[in-house]
Amino acid sequence: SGLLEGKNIVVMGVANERSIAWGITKSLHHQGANLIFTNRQERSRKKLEKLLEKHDIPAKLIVSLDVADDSSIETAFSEIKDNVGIIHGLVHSVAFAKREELDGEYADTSRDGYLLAHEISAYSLVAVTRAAKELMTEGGSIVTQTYIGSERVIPNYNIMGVAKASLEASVRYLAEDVGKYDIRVNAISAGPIRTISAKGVSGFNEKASVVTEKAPLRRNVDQDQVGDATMFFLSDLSRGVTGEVLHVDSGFHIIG
Ligand code: 0WD
Repeated sequence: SGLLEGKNIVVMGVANERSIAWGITKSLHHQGANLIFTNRQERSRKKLEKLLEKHDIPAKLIVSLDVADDSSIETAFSEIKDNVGIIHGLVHSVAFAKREELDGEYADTSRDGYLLAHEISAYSLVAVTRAAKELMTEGGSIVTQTYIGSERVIPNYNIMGVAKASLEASVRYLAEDVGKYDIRVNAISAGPIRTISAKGVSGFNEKASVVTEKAPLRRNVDQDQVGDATMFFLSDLSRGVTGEVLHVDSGFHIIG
């Protein structure tokens, strides 16, 4: 039987079949998890429902959740509490920055754009961790998605790199806060994967080709590989690990 049998896991951020969160969904389903989904837009909900039907994956619940709005977070988690009760896992796979901030010089980042990227991509993890921990009364695991642009300068990633650095620091502080409730918080740092969000950053092709050239494994990663690594963090196999950032990037990060 599966590693996640009987576990209720909330997945945030399936926009379409290419989303990293969709790769994660397949891995979690494969291990027997009961899945709850959150979407920001009605449009993504429709797409998600079709996708679940096509792949014969049942959803325990689908709720609307905009991480920019505290009352939306509160409503979503109270709906989850009423319908599902206890949860054991949360997948945070959301980020946003304005298109015009993901090109050219970081020094040109606007005040607005800086704040928005941090709000949606980093503060959102703090807000949903606070809400989710109330439902994790049997312990739990929270996993977010980050990128190496937090550690190094990646052309055009700009404000998103700075927001990801904040996200990774949040993983550590949150891990300390909720560790006493037997809740773990970790991040996956994935290599570049072609998704709608990835298309928003200029120069995706260059980023992907540098991986095939330089990474020890000489190939790019896909949503399924990130899905399996995320599943590991949600399962008891990783019960001794918290506050960690795990690179799923064909080893690219070790190369100078
Ligand atoms: O190369 C890549 N694609 C990488 C992505 C490499 C390493 C990390 N990541 C990260 C991203 O930065 C992000 O944190 O993985 C995460 C998921 O990104 P993705 O799978 O590349 O992107 P996409 O398929 O566009 O999904 C992004 C989700 C969408 O989901 P919904 O369900 O809302 O359609 O983020 C959502 C976006 O709509 N999102 C929001 N969700 C809730 N509230 C919000 C918001 N305010 N804004 C964006």
